[in-house]
Amino acid sequence: MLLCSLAFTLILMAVSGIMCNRTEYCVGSPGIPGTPGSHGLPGRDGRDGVKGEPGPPGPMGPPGGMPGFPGCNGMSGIPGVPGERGDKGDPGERGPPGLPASLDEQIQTILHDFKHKILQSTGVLILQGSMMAVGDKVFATNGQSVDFNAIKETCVRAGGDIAAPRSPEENAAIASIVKKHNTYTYLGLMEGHTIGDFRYLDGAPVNYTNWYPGEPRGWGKEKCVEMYSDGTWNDRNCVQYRLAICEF
Ligand SMILES: [Ca+2]
Repeated sequence: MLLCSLAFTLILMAVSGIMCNRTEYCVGSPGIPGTPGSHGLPGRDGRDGVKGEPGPPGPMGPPGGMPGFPGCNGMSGIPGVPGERGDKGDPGERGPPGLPASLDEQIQTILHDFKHKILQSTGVLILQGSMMAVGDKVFATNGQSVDFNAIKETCVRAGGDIAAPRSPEENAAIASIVKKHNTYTYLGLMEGHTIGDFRYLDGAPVNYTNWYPGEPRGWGKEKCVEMYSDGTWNDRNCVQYRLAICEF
């Protein structure tokens, strides 16, 4: 009953705006602070935070991995334009003097081999009748019959000249070829500007003749000379077909 009247009084005072000084009822000495409480247990883990931004790229790592197989060769390119010719170089130094050929065993061996092979070849050709050797001169035919100018050309192409006998031995060799082929041949002779003046094709006068009895009697109209099967000569025009015999 007493508490109710006190509360009622306080309420009335508050409503009427009259504040009384409560110290006159609550003054006392402050108490001794209590001892601090012990630490509580650790709290639970918080929730995951928001995903952060991607970081910057890391540094390049060391080279690794096996190298691949080499590729195939490409196609050849088009040849380039030839370059300009260079200047001629200086001559080289003169080499040391060599042995005289007569003392060089290697050269002597080669020469001996050449000589042997040439003798073999000429021996076969002479045996077959394809070649007539007189001294340093050799006579041969290709068996063809053509006119005087064609014989000359044939012999020059072969590296020789149309056969021109300068001795009885050479005349006999040519005659043996004529006889074998049973065909007359032209000789390497021609009549000059003077009638009856027959010369070698280089212009030199003949130093040997073997005219058939009564020849020459062409009187300037038979400029060439043919050989009969017996080896005698006759002046004749140059357009007959005669055996081509060359000398080398
Ligand atoms: Ca004649």
